[in-house]
Amino acid sequence: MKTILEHIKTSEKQNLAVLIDPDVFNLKKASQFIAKVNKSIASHIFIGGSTVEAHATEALISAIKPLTSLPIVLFPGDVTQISNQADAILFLSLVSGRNPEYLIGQHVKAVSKLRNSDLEIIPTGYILIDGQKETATQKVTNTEPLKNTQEIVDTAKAAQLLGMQLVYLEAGSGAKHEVQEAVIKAVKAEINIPLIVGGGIRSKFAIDKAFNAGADLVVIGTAFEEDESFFNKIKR
Ligand code: 1GP
Repeated sequence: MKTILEHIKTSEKQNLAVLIDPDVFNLKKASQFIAKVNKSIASHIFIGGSTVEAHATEALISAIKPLTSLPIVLFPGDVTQISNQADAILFLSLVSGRNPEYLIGQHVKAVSKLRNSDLEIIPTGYILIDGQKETATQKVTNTEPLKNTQEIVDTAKAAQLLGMQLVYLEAGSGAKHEVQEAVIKAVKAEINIPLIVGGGIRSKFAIDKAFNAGADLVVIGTAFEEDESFFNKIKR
């Protein structure tokens, strides 16, 4: 069976992840929400948030796992959000920042949880990009987002040279502006590992723009949190 990473690398169609933040998701709505996810073009469910209460991640995955066959991928804000019930984890290193805790610190703390787990571990270079609004990631990690395209491109390339398997361009949850097409194109031209793009994407038009610019996987959270009818626009 293909791993989740191999699937992203080789899939003909573009991938779309629905991001669920355990801290804001209403578990009572789980079956209704997941039924909509299942009928949409979503290919993955990402789970994570900047700050999440203890046990909220486990409770969320327990509730949704029986309801879907889509892969559940952890997109953790910190080590407390690791759950063996998921299928994979984006092992994120915040390479746009210079805070050692998010470059290597959390990773060392994660090892005791990951050593005996069956999670597929996907090393991911996580690049925070200015989305014209201070984001939770920025505040929690005490890092600044990147603005300069060449710096973003060089950071993505450095992540690949370090052996990371994915690059994630992140404008931040609820960003005013999504990552610009020119930035996605420039990064795509430089790397040959899959590219994830997320933050502030709120329309089918913006999804298509990101795919056309070179995103292999687009992540959407807020648009579904604010308006579940958004699913109607991305029906299969
Ligand atoms: C945030 O990239 C994700 O980490 C999704 O962002 O909530 O703005 O869709 P939105």
